[in-house]
Amino acid sequence: MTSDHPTAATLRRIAHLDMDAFYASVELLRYPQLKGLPVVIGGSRRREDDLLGRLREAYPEHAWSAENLSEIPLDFFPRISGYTGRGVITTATYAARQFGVGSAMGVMKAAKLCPDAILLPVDFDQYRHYSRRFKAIITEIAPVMENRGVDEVYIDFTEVPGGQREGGRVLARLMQKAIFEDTGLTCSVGVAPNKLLAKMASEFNKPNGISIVHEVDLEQLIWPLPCRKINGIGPKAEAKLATHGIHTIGELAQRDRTWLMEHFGKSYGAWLHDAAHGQDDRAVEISSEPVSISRETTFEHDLHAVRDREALGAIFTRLSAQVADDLQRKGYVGKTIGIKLRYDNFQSVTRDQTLDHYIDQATDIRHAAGQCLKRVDLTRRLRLLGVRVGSLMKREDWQAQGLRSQEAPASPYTESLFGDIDAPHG
Ligand code: DCP
Ligand code: MG
Repeated sequence: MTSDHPTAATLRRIAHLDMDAFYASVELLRYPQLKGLPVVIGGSRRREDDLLGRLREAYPEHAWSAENLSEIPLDFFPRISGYTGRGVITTATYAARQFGVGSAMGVMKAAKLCPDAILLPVDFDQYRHYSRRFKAIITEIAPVMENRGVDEVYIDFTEVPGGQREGGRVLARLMQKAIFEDTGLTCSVGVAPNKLLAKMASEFNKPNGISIVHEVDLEQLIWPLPCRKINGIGPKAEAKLATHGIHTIGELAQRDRTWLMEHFGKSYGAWLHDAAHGQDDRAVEISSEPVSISRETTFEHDLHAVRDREALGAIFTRLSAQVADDLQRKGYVGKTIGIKLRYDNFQSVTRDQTLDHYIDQATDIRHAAGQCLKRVDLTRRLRLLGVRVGSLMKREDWQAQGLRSQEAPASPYTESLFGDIDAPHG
């Protein structure tokens, strides 16, 4: 008998849902004539005007608009072999993956592997639009959803009606269907006792698949996998594990917990051990998007900008580092940098400036906040100092947009109110 009502015996069921070939699949909605063909996304950004202009030139007899892109003849689409730039591929359709083409590969290399692949430029606005749409559908069905990026989420199935049926398969199927009906996009879902296993499971039956993992499946389904499949074991840890002859998760699980802690540090070593045994009790956190991230401190006794400049400078640097830490830990970058001061008479002032690029590094925050400081009265004694970063953007979105390349060059040395600590940072 199955029950839709949580009881004491309710099993924790966590889903990881990941869209299939996401950017490419969104492009195929616009160009359905490319379905089944090898298509890669990357190189440059989409410019609709260019596209329509070139279409009108090539086929003047046709009235081209954004509405009839599905009528573009296949011959018109650029092949990857004609591309000469140095860009990288963001993703590829499954048809292109058969040739070994995939995310993060240079376009030139992909061109060697699959010269006939069609190369389409990226259109982040469109991907974000569909990202919001599929997530909205999920939260209508299951309210506890955690955003993990543009195309993936964790969902707590535990107490959702139907979430326990067939280990979560029934609800996963319902979500796939609802998302497909609304967007035309497919996704893959893994349902498991926790996030760690769910994340691995969602890859098992890609694309458009569902995979159900229970605790008892650990040995058979998880242990044969390479360690790298654990989200949190990166290339460095993988290489180090390999030097100890540990290649699979099963091999990792055989190691003693204390041995792992000795060789990989107390907390990472313990985590490695838990992960290899499929243990993970992290909650699915409903992502409430922060507006800004800030740190402030009230001094033990009031400080003066000139007489206590060294102490203030050190505090200022520490606050900037803490904000940078918070940003990085929570996965954000920001471009509005602000300060807050409180004078000895409890009057507060704030100043901020918005940069033309996103940052998350302590030195950059320190530098921008330092410029704000020049715009306040520093002849009074201070009792509080704060640093804030706003206009936040998810780090993944920022990276996806390649905005990193627009980053300003290293901050030039500027005269600092708090002395030498503003010097270029090594
Ligand atoms: N992406 C990117 N650069 C990477 C990896 C991914 O720009 N190095 C982008 C393009 C992807 C999207 O993020 O479409 C989602 O990443 P996934 O790893 O989920 O890859 P896909 O959704 O494309 O394929 P899959 O079906 O394997 O999930
Ligand atoms: Mg995906």
